[in-house]
Amino acid sequence: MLIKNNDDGFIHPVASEITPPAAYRGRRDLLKAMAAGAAGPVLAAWASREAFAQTQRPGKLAPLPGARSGVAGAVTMEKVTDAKDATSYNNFYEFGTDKGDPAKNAHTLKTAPWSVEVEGLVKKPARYALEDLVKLSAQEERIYRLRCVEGWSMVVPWVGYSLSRLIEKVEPLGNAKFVEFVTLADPKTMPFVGSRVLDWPYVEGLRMDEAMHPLTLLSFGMYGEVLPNQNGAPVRLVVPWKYGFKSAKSLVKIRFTEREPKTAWNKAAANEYGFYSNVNPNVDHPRWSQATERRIGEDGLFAKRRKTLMFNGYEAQVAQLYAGMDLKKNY
Ligand SMILES: Nc1nc2c(c(=O)[nH]1)N[C@H]1C(S)=C(S)[C@@H](COP(=O)(O)O)O[C@H]1N2
Ligand SMILES: [Mo]
Repeated sequence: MLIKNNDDGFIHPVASEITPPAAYRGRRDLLKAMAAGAAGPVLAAWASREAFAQTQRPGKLAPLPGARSGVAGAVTMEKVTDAKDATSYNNFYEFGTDKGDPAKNAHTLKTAPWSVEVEGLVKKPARYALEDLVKLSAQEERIYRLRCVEGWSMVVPWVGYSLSRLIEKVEPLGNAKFVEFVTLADPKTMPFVGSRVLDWPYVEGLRMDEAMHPLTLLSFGMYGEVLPNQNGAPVRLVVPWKYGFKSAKSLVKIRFTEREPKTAWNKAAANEYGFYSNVNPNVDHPRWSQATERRIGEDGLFAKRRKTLMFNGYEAQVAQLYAGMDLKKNY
């Protein structure tokens, strides 16, 4: 896809590059929905067609368009990774450890019915059916870089809303200092949950101020559609300034705690994966450098590695969260 950088800071596809069949399909969906008397949400989607067309939705899954986000840093001018690369080169160890395994195996994941339990130190604990969680706040499209600790990165138009919307709703108590994210561990549908690579379920965590940061996204979709299973359907986290493993997939529980949660990767190898795991080119992983990265989809013979940016390029937005902290110690 050709991308033209306009001086408004957002990216726009060159008009001639917008796939005509997708536009056609959008119109046909609208007409069908009007006939069925369900035009309201579709019209809202139609109104945000600019954001929708930004990335050309693959047309494989149910549409989930989002309005262009107003959150600072939520859009990058970099070229968006092709959907086929972002959905076929994955880490989702519940479905296998090879990058191609999740796309091959995750079709067994049953994403409906689905609910997310919010519990722990909150005034209003609740079990949210996915349908209610999706509607809790307006869906936004945010084009975030995600960088894996293994040295690859991608640029994806995620759809969702700031996790802070949900947190405000459930009213954390004064002693809630951290948020723990627990993901599905179902041996019947996830073939590798029996393996010993990790202690299942996959658990992640954030400090309360990190969880409340507007960039922290509760994501339900990508490329204008609901999340493919291999990318963490039906709901995941995207924390763009941290290494990819912090962005837990297929969430089933969000728990507010006083103590720092024990995360799956920290339990597996504490000297390699700390709680913070902020993207930092100056702090190497014990077994490899973190100074550069490779963009997936650009792995041709002559594709250059890119310099990794402090906080994955979100330094202006998040550096103040770590003022005075030794980031070598708190890796
Ligand atoms: N439940 C669960 N979430 C997970 C993982 C996992 O194995 N299980 N892998 C993490 C890692 S290491 C990365 S890099 C990202 C990858 O997200 P993507 O496949 O959408 O690119 O998901 C993260 N979330
Ligand atoms: Mo990762």
